[in-house]
Amino acid sequence: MRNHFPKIILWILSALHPPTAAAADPADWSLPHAWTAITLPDCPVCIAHTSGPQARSVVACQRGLVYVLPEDRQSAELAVFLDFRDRLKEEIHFEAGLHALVFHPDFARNGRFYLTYSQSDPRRCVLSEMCVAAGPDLKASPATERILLEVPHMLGDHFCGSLAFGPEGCLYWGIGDGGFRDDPHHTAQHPFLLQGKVLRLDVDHRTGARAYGIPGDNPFVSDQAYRPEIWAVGFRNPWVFSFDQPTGDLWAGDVGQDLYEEINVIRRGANYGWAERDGPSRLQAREKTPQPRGDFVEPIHTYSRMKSEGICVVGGYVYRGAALPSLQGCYLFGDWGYGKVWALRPDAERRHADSVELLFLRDEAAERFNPTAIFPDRAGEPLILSHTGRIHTLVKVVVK
Ligand SMILES: [Ca+2]
Repeated sequence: MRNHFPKIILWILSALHPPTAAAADPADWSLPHAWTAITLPDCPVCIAHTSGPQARSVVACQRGLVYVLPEDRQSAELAVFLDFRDRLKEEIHFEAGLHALVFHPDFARNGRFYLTYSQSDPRRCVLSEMCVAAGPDLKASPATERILLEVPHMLGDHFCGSLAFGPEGCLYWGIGDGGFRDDPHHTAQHPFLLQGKVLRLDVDHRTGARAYGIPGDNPFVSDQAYRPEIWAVGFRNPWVFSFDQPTGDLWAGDVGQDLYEEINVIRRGANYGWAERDGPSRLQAREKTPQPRGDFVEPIHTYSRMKSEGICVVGGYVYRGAALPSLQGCYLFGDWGYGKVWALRPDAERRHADSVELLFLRDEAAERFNPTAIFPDRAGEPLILSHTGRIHTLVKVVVK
């Protein structure tokens, strides 16, 4: 999530399609605690839900504890779903640790879930499968862990930030570029490296000696220059995935470096530009070399780090709930550093933002708030995780 060595840039490049500045008043919205009595002991990074009549929700924390959230939102009772702290005890750097967890779409039958985390010595990103233990309580069985894929990681940031199952049942995994500034190892554009990519895997089958399957309709399966796992190319640090069920779109935040934070709708086989492009502009460090030929997909939205709009995007989801009708169809996302939450209304093609409304801006005199991710609850209403260990929701305080 973090960005190293921010520096002053003397010019500001404007986005190709600047959204209209919505006449919003953040005072209309508030972020009360969703669970009034719960403060997690560690930074929450992910919410995941089981399916079926016994559906429950879990919250994953960065240093390795995953809890079952109580159905009663006044309750302080946190049951441990997974204690992975021992495995993560070396993962002490700011961005290291557990990054995402997701339940298999057929979890009610197979009891499987997937998690991604960093490991040291050698430094790497891990994707693994685990099952729940038998019994009435929702509890993981760490002994069942099956590692699907390990990807070497060069430096100490921009790890493996995102997991989501698509509507067709494939697992999508977003991996950062390997860390530091300007993608020094040129991973994100390299067709045979998995860093800086979105991967798409079939976790229900095996292809060759792999611990997973390669979906036959992945975009590069017949191009030997590419790893066949790759779904999309050119990311710096994709943080928080979500599929919007009505459209089938995969949305993600991509954390920026000096100029821009990005929101992207991730399409099959597309190239999102890093580290040739930084948002809608040429990456400053590559300005003296010609930009390679190719079609780079512009972000659906950027915001400027230079205008103090934010410093670290956190992805969210397209709101499809019932309690906040004015946000229907809007993508909710935030900024970790500035404590902001926005609602982006996309155009019909989901190529540009028709409007971006600032819903919430942290009051520096009030409670500390650094959003780390925004997920829907099982009814589609927002759960906004904060580095403080609190889980917020979003309510409109002025009805117009
Ligand atoms: Ca980009």
